[in-house]
Amino acid sequence: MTDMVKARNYDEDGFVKRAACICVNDDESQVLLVSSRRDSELWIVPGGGVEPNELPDMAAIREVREEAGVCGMLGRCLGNSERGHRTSVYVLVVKEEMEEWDESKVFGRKRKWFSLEEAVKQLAKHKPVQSSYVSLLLPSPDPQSPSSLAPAVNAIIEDQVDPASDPTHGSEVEEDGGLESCGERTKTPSLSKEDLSNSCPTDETTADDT
Ligand code: O81
Ligand code: MG
Repeated sequence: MTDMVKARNYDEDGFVKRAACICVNDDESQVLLVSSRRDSELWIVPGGGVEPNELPDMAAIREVREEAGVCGMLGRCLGNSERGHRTSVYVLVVKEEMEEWDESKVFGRKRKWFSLEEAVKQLAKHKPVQSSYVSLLLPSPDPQSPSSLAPAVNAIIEDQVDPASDPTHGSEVEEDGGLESCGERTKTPSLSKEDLSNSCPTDETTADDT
């Protein structure tokens, strides 16, 4: 969202409500990050403030279109995590990358694909919470016990939808497996709004701030 319209939507505890998408390729082996506005050599997960009367999933889709110039299939929600705000974190399987987009023109925002492992490493430099939630996508034979992860990630793990029960998990996201956000088409999600809201807050925030 550009500064001049940088409205902030606060929840009942006075925290900024945010939404973000971990933008992945079809098999979730690659993650698309965008350059930080503060330092274009640093990379972040695209996301931003949820606008008044906007649902988090719609805000997540809007923010990645504005910041990363991509659209795709919104899949599972990883839950909420935060550092001073409250962010609903979704996975989005990228289907289209625009040549030019809002924030590439306004702020010179860049985007770059990284391997999952490299994205975790890049984010750890200055966005440890974002690094933690991207690391949830790492295929791990021996998932770290929640207690060994940052509190922010615990919040996510507690909220996380059980992938086995989540039909949109990972690369099984079928063409109609989620909310299509490309072009004007907004296919009705095969997941009902209730399904989506069950995995993420719609207008209530739940996570502790971190
Ligand atoms: O516009 C980050 C911004 C910035 C964040 C936050 C992000 O002015 P804001 O607080 O809304 O800016 O600041 P914190 O301290 O609230 O987390 O981080 P920081 O620490 O670098 O100032 O800037 P960036 O990560 O790019 O350096 O992200 P931005 O790149 O989108 O401006 O804003 P936001 O994403 O929450 O808000 P919008 O809706 O995207
Ligand atoms: Mg932002």
